[in-house]
Amino acid sequence: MSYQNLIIQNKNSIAQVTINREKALNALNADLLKEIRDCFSELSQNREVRVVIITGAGDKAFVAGADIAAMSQMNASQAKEFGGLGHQAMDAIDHCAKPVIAAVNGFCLGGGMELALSCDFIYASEKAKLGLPEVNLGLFPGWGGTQRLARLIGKGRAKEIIFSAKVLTAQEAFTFGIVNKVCPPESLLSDVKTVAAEICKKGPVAVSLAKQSINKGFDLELAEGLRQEREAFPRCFETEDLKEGLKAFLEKRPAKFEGR
Ligand code: DAK
Repeated sequence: MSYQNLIIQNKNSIAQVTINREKALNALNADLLKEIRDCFSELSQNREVRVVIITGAGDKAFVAGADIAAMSQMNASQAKEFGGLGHQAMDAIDHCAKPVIAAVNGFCLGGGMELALSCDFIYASEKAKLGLPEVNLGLFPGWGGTQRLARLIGKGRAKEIIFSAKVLTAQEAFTFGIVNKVCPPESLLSDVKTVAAEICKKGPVAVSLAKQSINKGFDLELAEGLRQEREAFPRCFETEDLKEGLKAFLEKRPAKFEGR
């Protein structure tokens, strides 16, 4: 599939998705949201890909939010459709069968932060600024921000960030537990690729099941979460990868996983 607003590069089982609307600081319009949704559905099925990285074009922004100029032209029904597209795009990332890492290289605001929060984890450049400033515009974060941020860092901290529209430095976001690692701008992508390459060496089915199990269980009572983990676990025993992993250990060599 070809995309107008995304650049996709596949190398060594890692797909890098670059949001490419640099002139508008990579702001999310309807076309871009559709492309993100379709691209992540495709990557989820793509057997050549084990890990996905998402970043923004240029050195200024990851994504500066929903496209404010486009929103200013919308009526209520268009806004509803736009809202639905945002959820479809974020869900396609959240439900992607492969781990998705956000490489946040600059402004990561509003819908941009909601997009980063739908990834499995975030590495950020020292120069990045992260926040949910929607209330400055008379909106509130409506693409999962109120839900995903509160689940990640707790209700009180999420409320402070959302109500005050406070924009965090990368270091503050790290302290809050939003960002896993703060990197020098020049090494952000290579740091993300290093962790992606580590993940690529692991059993792909096991990594994918672990992602699903964490995500499903997070919204459940502990007993329910443990039940779904118990149900998912035996699926590893249906894979060639498990046989290979155990055999490789006993033969004292690195495992060579095929993802089946
Ligand atoms: N949308 C459209 N264009 C944007 C943009 C945005 N979010 N952010 C920046 N741009 C454009 C600017 O208009 C400017 O375009 P030109 O004037 O050159 O044509 C260009 O990008 C460069 O931006 P600046 O000139 O402003 O650059 P500065 O370095 O001075 O400032 C900035 C950078 C990031 C601080 C500033 O651009 C800024 O404050 N941008 C807006 C950030 C923001 O408020 N983001 C949140 C947007 S609201 C929904 C669910 C969710 C949402 C919406 C609906 N539903 C369920 C329906 C989400 C809403 C949001 O994300």
